[in-house]
Amino acid sequence: MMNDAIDFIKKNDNFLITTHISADGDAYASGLALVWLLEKLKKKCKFILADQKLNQRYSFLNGFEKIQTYGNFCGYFQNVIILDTPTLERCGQVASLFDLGAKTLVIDHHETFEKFGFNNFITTKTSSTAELVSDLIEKLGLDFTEIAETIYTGIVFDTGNFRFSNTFPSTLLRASQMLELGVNPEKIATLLFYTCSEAGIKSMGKILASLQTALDGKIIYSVIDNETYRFLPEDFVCGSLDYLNSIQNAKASMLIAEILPENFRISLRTNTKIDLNKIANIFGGGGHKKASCCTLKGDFNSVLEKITRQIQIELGKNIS
Ligand SMILES: [Mn+2]
Repeated sequence: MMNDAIDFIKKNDNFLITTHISADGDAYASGLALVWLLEKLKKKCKFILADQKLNQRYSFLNGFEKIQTYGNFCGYFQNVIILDTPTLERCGQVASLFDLGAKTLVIDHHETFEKFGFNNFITTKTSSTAELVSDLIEKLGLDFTEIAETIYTGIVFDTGNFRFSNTFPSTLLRASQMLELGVNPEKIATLLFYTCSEAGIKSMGKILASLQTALDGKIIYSVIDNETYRFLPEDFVCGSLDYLNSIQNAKASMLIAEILPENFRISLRTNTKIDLNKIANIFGGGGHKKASCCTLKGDFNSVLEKITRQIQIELGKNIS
């Protein structure tokens, strides 16, 4: 697994690095850590995102200015490294830059994955893809100092500041090692979780003030319009859902945003054992067991009924 990944990197050159659409903190961090690693090995690479706009929240990361967006690039790549992405579909339009017969290496830590790569370096007992890239860096014997903050950022983002169940003993050891190299934990936590525009905070207020319940209070959800959703950073989606989940007896929370008429983006979170990734998969979405998202078309009531029904089925299997 890890040795195959290292072989693939050593034997090839001119890599395309990409990640999932709506790139999150781990996607940015793992991608930039890999760019750094490849450049240390004197390899050429391009890190291209499917997203039209880069998330400036991550502009403090080492090498951020090297990231390109799909619209600015044409050409094809023989060697592709896909990070943090459980299905090829989640690469979005960047997949059209893969050459026919391109060799792909997938590096991921998601619970369910298709093993769609030519090579796969996947382990689900890891906090983040950034941590997996750090394992490669260690194996190659490189000095972490320049990239410590980036690795730490990926780990902190994906573990929700070391709160989630993907915080393993090995995660804290790696984080500790990064702190030893001078990373400032307060700076990273503030940038990732406690920095927002005024509009973002107001959006969160709207979400909390308009919460509703379904299935006798087992599901807490809030519906927002596209304008509100647009101003809400991804981390604040998580933050709002955490508040909704903290209501007594809540088993799952949802944020439903009408991104286009009759087109709803649903973000799901739970603190219980139900598998939200499975639910998102049913509707063509994905994520993790405890956090996932999907998009459903139709009128609001039918969308709510469909998603609620699937959560009810999952709840029936997991009395917790
Ligand atoms: Mn991740």
